[in-house]
Amino acid sequence: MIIRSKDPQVEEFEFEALDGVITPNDKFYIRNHFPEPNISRDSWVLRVEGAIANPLELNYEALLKMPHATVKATLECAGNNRIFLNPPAKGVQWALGGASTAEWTGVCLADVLNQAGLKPEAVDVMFEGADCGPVELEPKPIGDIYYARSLPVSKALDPDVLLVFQMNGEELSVSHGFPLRVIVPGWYAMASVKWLNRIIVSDRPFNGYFQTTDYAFWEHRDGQPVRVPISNALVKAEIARPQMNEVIPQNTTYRIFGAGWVGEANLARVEVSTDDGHSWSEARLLGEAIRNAWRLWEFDWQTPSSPQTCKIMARATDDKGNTQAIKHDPDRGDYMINHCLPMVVKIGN
Ligand SMILES: Nc1nc2c(c(=O)[nH]1)N[C@H]1C(S)=C(S)[C@@H](COP(=O)(O)O)O[C@H]1N2
Ligand SMILES: [Mo]
Repeated sequence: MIIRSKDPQVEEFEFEALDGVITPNDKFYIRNHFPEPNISRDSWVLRVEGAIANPLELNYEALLKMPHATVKATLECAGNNRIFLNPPAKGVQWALGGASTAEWTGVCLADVLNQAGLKPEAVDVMFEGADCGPVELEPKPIGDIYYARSLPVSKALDPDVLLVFQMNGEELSVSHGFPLRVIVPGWYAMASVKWLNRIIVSDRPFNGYFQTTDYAFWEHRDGQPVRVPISNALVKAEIARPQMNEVIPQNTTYRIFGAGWVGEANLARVEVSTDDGHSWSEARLLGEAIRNAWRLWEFDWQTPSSPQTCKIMARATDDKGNTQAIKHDPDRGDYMINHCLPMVVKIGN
């Protein structure tokens, strides 16, 4: 793991080591905002409150007894690839590994919400973690706040949205949200609230710190910039090999290899350029397509016959026609970074 911060704990997956769809639990990236809460399974309860007919208090055993569901999903931090921004941005300096993929097991959030009985006025479902602390970005509230994020009811009822207690077949670890976390496939991972304590159903959108000041961006509507919470993950391909500044023999076949993904759509293709974006060739998508999980790809590159520097890029396109741009969109601030990342390599002996 690449340590990006010790307090709070932030660790990056070594993306260069990618060798399968599933990221092993001990290599899966970690992004905490506050110190990790240490929760005792026996005294913990999940409270469901607000615009519902039956307020619930579910303990760990009660959740385990509900029907289980399993999904494979990629989590990507909305700040992944920030180290590539120019001029440099503040915040966690993620390179390629602010993203990982696991198989998640838990109960459908929709089952819990149906048990609670949504009232007709319910439009938003807020998730509160057990972790708290002071926040940094202005404007900021006074004192400590709990990590919290919400989903519109339509997304909350998506059968793929789970309350998860297992990751890759093992009990969820403390770092990944023990005893229970939300997994929101297709959305950037700030929505997948860890150490879940409370669910509050509301008759209006939640405008908390982590979806207005932080983890939000400017969208232009009717010529007006409007602050919008970050949601679905934009289409992206990343190159695991070659690595930055790798030396590659001339006149050989080199396997360029990586992963591509997109939230709430399907990956249509990945293309590779080895000449700084002048020409593009289609890469081979490997294995089967799994909705909301990354897909591995490869491209056999016939390397040049003379020593030189080459700029390699990958570019993914989804089935809605969205493709990666060459430059970062400044309206997105330091988030949702999905422009093509140049990998510079040296051709020589
Ligand atoms: N309670 C809580 N949930 C949280 C966070 C947090 O700090 N506290 N960080 C969020 C962010 S920004 C990300 S990218 C993911 C990271 O999940 P992971 O640490 O399991 O990789 O958790 C999300 N859920
Ligand atoms: Mo994140």
